[in-house]
Amino acid sequence: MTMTRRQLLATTGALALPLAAGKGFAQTAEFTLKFGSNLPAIHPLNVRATEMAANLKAESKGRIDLQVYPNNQLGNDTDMLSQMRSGALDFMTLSPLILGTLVPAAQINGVGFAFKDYNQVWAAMDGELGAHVRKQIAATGTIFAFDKIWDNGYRHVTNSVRPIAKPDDLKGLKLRTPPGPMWVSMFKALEASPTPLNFAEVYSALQTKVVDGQENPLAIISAAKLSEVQKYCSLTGHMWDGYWFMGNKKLFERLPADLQALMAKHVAASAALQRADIRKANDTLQTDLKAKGMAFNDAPADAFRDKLRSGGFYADWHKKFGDEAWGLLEKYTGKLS
Ligand code: X2X
Repeated sequence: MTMTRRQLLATTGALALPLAAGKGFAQTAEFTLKFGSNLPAIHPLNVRATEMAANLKAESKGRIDLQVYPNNQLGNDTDMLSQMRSGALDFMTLSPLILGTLVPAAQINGVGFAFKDYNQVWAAMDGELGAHVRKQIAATGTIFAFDKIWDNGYRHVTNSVRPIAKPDDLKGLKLRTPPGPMWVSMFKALEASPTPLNFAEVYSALQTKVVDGQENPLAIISAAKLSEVQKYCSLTGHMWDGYWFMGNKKLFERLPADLQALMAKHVAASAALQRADIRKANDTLQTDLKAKGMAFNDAPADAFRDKLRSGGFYADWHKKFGDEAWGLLEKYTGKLS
């Protein structure tokens, strides 16, 4: 039994779902657009995306019908990214670290233990670092990201074997990570045994013990009911992760300028609301997850950061990203390598 949709909405502060988006507009939309997400429908990201779709329909007087497909309904992250690139999907939200398989520069916000707090996160992602990454995404020529990144949260390690309080506790742990190079690199450097899997496969991989654990923010651990298959939640906060709200360039440019501007306005406005929801959820869900039987422990970051530093992790990624991008990152985080 997990948090109900009503409880999660109450926890996250997300408004109740608006009335059916199509209410009051009889005619078929001029533009029917598809949005895909890998998260459960009750996660604040999809609650806000659904609310945004209703607002877009209302403000465009029915001209835009944004259809929201949560929970990997259109396929997993890898499938949806190729659909969006080919023009079979208008929009999706995607972690910058999975996007890293196509745009390596995008992974930079996921450097382990980089952002000390949300002040640093938003200064960077709404500032020069985010602008730098969006420029690299646009350079693909096929996809783009809207200005304001949505929030996933600080990621923590869960598993069914032991609490993770210090780096040695990760040794040999079979840890599912999303399919992104940064995750594999970091957990190898911490001597875990990372197994990249799309999120669609996580619950069953944990249930069948194909892997011992995974790592995600509390809002996802709750929405995906991972407390049913995981005992320990260790507050490593090893990475801040976000969701670029991305689109296919050609499809988006098909829209008249006024509707493009309307989309950009609403994606930014919904990002602000979703960020507040995630912050609230990730600050409050511990109590709920403990009530469901998860054992929580702290995991002070310094020992993990020191192990990464002494093992050359930061120096390696500095080289991969280059001086310009690394300089932009350290402008907000302070010296890492
Ligand atoms: O795949 C994950 O763990 C998730 C849901 O957090 C991402 O989208 C990166």
